Amino acid sequence: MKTATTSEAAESEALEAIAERLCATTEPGARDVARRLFANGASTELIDVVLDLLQEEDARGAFAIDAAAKVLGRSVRLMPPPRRTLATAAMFAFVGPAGVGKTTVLRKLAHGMIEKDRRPLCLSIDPRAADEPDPVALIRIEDAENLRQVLRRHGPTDAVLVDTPGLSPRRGRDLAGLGEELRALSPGGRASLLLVLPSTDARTELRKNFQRFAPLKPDGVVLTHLDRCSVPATAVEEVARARLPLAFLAAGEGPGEGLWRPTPDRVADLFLRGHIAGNRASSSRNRN
Ligand SMILES: Nc1nc2c(ncn2[C@@H]2O[C@H](COP(=O)(O)OP(=O)(O)O)[C@@H](O)[C@H]2O)c(=O)[nH]1
Ligand SMILES: [Mg+2]
Repeated sequence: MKTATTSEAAESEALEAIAERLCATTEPGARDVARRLFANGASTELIDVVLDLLQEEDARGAFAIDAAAKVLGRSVRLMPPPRRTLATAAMFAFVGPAGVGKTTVLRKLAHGMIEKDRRPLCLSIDPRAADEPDPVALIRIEDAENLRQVLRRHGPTDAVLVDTPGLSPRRGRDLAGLGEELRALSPGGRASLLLVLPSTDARTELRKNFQRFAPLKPDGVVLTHLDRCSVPATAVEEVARARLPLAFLAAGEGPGEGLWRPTPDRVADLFLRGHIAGNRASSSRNRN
């Protein structure tokens, strides 16, 4: 098992580097920041960068965590809310491997919109969609003509949400095709393709999936399973590394719980607290 040994060696090397850096860091504020980042799954490289910055800014004691929160909160690009024009509703398509939470996050978004008296239209290009019992009705569509018919029948809508089947990331050519197909489906071609990945995945798995799904040219990333994740800094750091905007953060299985638009404060919370403030578990209400 060469890979396991290599990754174990890399891990113990990283741990040693952290221990060294912690020993060299005597300032209590900086130590606290480093300890938090480490506990929440940040890499040695990131911890190094943050500690250097704190030193440069001479941010000590209680100021260290504020300075760290400021820089970490801005370390990830955030996807701006879609602009809806009178003629075209915003369209989000949720793509990614099977079982990552695509359908769950679509339901959370639809539920949150309905609660605010907005009208989502929920569609699915998954051939098995009709078999799933579903409180938020997903209308199965097959092509652009089909979508046009559904849109005409449905009347005014504020956002079109499209569910897709779990994709094998090995089929690179199919992925590029699906990306184009989804964009072509959207009225005005303004679909946002959101790559959904679980925050609980290991760093190597996340990295692999960002690479594998690159042919889809995703517009943003949704991180799910935050209720199950004890080291969310890892996933947030990998989103930043992939240079993709963060679109949504999600936690919990229910449609009425745990969906956030990321803000710099929430991103900083994930790095420094390991959860979004006030929402340690999945008890949160949908707050946009
Ligand atoms: N704990 C937890 N479970 C989740 C979350 N998102 C999805 N699930 C569960 O994970 C499983 C797969 O989710 P689903 O939305 O069907 O994934 P999909 O195949 O990508 O559409 C289901 O049992 C969901 O209830 C989450 O954020 N937290
Ligand atoms: Mg699904």
